[in-house]
Amino acid sequence: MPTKSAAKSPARRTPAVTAGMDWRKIAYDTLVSRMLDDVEETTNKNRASVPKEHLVLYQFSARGHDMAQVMLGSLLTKRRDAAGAYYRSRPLLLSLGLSIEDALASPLGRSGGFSDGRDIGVVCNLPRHDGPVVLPMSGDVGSQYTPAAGWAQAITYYKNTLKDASYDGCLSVALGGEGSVATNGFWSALTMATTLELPMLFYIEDNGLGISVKGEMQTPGGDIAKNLASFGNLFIRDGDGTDPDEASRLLQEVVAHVRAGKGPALIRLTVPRLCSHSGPDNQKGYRTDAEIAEDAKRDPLPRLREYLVPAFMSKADWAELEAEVERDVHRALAGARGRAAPVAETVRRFVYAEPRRDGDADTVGGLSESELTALGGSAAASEGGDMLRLAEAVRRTLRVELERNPKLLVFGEDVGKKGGVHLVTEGLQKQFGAHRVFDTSLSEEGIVGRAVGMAVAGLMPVAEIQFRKYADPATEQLNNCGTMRWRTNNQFAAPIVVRMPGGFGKDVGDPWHSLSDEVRFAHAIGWQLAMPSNAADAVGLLRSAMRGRNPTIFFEHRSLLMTSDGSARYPGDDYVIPFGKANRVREGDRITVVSWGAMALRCIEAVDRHLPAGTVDLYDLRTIAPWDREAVLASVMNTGRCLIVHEDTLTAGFGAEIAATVAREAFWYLDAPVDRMAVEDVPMPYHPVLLNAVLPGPDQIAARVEALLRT
Ligand SMILES: Cc1ncc(C[n+]2csc(CCOP(=O)(O)OP(=O)(O)O)c2C)c(N)n1
Repeated sequence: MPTKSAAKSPARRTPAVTAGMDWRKIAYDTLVSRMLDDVEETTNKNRASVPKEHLVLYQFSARGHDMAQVMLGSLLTKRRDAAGAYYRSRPLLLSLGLSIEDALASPLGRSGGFSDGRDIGVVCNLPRHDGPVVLPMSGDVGSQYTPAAGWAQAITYYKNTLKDASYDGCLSVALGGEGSVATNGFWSALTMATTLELPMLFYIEDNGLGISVKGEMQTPGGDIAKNLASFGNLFIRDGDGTDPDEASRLLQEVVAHVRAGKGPALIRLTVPRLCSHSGPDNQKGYRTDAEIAEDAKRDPLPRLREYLVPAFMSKADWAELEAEVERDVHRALAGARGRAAPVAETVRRFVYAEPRRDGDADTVGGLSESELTALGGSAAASEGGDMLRLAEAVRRTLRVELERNPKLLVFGEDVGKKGGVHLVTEGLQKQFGAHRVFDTSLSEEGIVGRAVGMAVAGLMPVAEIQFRKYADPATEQLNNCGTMRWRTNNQFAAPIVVRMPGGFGKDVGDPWHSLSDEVRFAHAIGWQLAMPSNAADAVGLLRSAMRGRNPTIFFEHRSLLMTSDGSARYPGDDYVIPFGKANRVREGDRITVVSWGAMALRCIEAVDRHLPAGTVDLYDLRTIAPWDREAVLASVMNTGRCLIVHEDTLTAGFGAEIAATVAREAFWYLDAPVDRMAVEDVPMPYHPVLLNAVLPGPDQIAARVEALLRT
């Protein structure tokens, strides 16, 4: 019986090859991968004499990693298997059915392929509705792990809760180099996989170098398998990734372990990097010729040949296979080089979901068209609903959606038994069970990355970040989630909802719990951003997001959650508000005031208490991404004056974007400079005296309006 400790299997030499492996395919895919590297490297080396359009600008070889990777790929046979991979993972994709032409066309930046020329060609993906999926890769080392863990958790959800038998025995594998084991993403995913006993495999291909840095810098002693020996629930294997016999047996062992539902596994295979880190790297200064020569002796390809010939195939068979590979690669190369360049006009498509046109991809990720249609939604608020505070409104909306949509999951730190530190999810776990409403480990990267993997697997994850500031550790996952649809030319999307409370508290602030800083999300491409000022808008916007196709940040203002300031009548179980439609909360014709979140309420107070009726045309934007340019510009063209009031700090706050737009588009209509009121450029302070010194109040807003009217 295997133990959970790192086991070094003795290199077993048997006359026959390991049973249960498709050795012909392994040999073919390894040879193809090797030849692709040859073609690209040779072309780039001879750059003076080849046409510019044949060069690969970002070239990464996988030589040395290739054989073990294609073995792994050959074991990913189930239709709901998935892989989170990285830039050296092309051999894996080849073994999963990536066409050689696509493999070559993408690095050349040609149309089609992984991204239609939008992303580096080794940042790959394999979109499939009915076969192993390779999740969209990212350039950030370590970012592949938590989405892969999210897919693994989705497997358990589909299997155990939705009783979908197609997920039985499936697994999610994350591939990474030994450098990646030092990243937050690795540890976050490892925590998730082991605490939740997920069907996940960590595949560490250890070449001893992270660009130039030795593995000893990434984990003490340079052996992650050894160091994790005491980790609970983790089945570990450690071996030589250049030995076909040993590598195939160990891979079969770890895959079988995970498929049998025995929990996660980690395999570390040592491999040589028989190339520079990437095209531009010449290895000078960090690798001696002797070291390079030593590594060359560990090339797995001759070992594979030696292993298979004659035990599995004859010398002539091998030669025939090489000839076949050469033919196939050359044909594919001609096809790839012959492909058109991407079309400039298409570059703006797919930042957000779009109405489908002929030829568009059938996106992997998010709810299906029919599921979204069935959920529907109504723009009309029902009459006579109960008065609700914002927290209750969010809770009720989550409850309705959990009832209506079995694929919706709610999770975050403390959201389960406790009901969240703001009690927004109170009672939901009791009602829906811990498989649908659950606590997570304390890793925001894990919360968001997991949501991404789940969304790609077709679920609707609604993640809570405890406070706005604590989204900081998830920045990489948030950014990559937002750009996923664009990066993959609409082949993948991860529509998730991330709820986060922020902003000043009722009578208190501080730099950690009171951050607003919404402008960062306005700048994050591909995200929708909702900043509701009241309970009814919260219901409509949150439901829109949960029944939508785009990732959404949903901001819950701390000062409104539990107070009556943002209370409103419940607008109904189907109420939706479209994004990008501002609410004109007061009508006037002398000045336009634009605000959102809690500041919108302060503006209403300023108008109602201090200013004559009919003076201020007041807009609560409701959503910042997208924002209602049309309504604001139309109003300013009528009033000739504009004041923007927000809680985020002044410099480069979102008010600057609005001011620039108004100055450009409504310049000839303006009777006064466009003005902004915001928190000064200091962190949010704790004591109310300090807080009120930086936070615009209704009196100051009214005074600024009056001053502008006098201008
Ligand atoms: C978050 C992040 N930091 C730094 C880099 C730059 N970088 C690219 S590859 C790499 C080394 C990775 O080494 P390893 O994980 O061992 O993989 P290998 O390239 O050896 O296969 C670094 C530092 C990056 N892409 N992402």
